Amino acid sequence: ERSSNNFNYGAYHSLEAIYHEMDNIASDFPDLASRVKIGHSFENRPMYVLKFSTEEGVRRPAIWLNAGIHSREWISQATAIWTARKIASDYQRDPAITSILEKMDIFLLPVANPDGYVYTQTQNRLWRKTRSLNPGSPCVGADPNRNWNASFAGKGASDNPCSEVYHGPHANSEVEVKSVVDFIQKHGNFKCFIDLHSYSQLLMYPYGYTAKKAPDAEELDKLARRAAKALASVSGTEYQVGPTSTTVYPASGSSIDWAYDNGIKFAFTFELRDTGTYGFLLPANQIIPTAEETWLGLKTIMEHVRHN
Ligand code: ING
Ligand code: ZN
Repeated sequence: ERSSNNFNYGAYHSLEAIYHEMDNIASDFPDLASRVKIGHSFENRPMYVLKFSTEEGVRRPAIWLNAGIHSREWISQATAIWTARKIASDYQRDPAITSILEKMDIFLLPVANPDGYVYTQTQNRLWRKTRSLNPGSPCVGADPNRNWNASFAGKGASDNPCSEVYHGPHANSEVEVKSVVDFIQKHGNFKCFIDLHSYSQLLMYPYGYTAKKAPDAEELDKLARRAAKALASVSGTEYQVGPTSTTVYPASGSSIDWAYDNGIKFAFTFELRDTGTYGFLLPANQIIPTAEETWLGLKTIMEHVRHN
């Protein structure tokens, strides 16, 4: 294709380059993909999603793929943009993604925290939070995965603006979070929400804010185990599976807990490669292998959602 030639999927890219590639995917597949602005960041950068839809004008059941909510987790944004190209080029070639897209729409947000991403590329590679200003504090930003309206300001979040897990002044205070919440609520027909993070090789489902079992824990656990197995079949990468609170740590105000408590049953977080050898600084030569294996995990989940 015209533009796939000059975007190297095996490298990390600037925000601008990722946004440009989203545009290219939309123009390479005009009957399938479009780039939609869902809002803007604190520093006024646009927030773009790629919408994959085979039928216009109807609000089909939909899947939300979220990436880059934590800016330093670069494998997340890189896997997301690879996945966007994969969805588009495999439609009408791979029966699985084809049948998913015959019934559902997919919305993919590759950079959920654009200000943070630019900051990791220019100032501090290990920045995690947003870049919003905290009145009365010299510290910047809130944790956008503690800012959702799901047991907000509960366990595993901090009320100190200098903390890496600062929850922000109120739920949805971060405009990047609010933009996603508003879009999903206005749409009203999302069935699945998947958030890509790194690192640790985990596949988790609600809850993070409590150690109590989610009502659908058994189904989600079974599905996650199948997804992890499919993922491992590519090159042997092993994932641990379980609810957030007991698999990593208690965490309130997270995206998937908000999704789940708002009727989006299939809510998952992937913690992508690796298990700590490189951590957030995963070498670029692992982008494509990570994206390839993750794709099988994602497809397993999306196919199940289609049937349910
Ligand atoms: N880990 C996640 C975090 O936000 C997580 C773990 C997942 C918490 C899902 C809550 C819900 O802390 C990373 N690496 O960011
Ligand atoms: Zn994260």
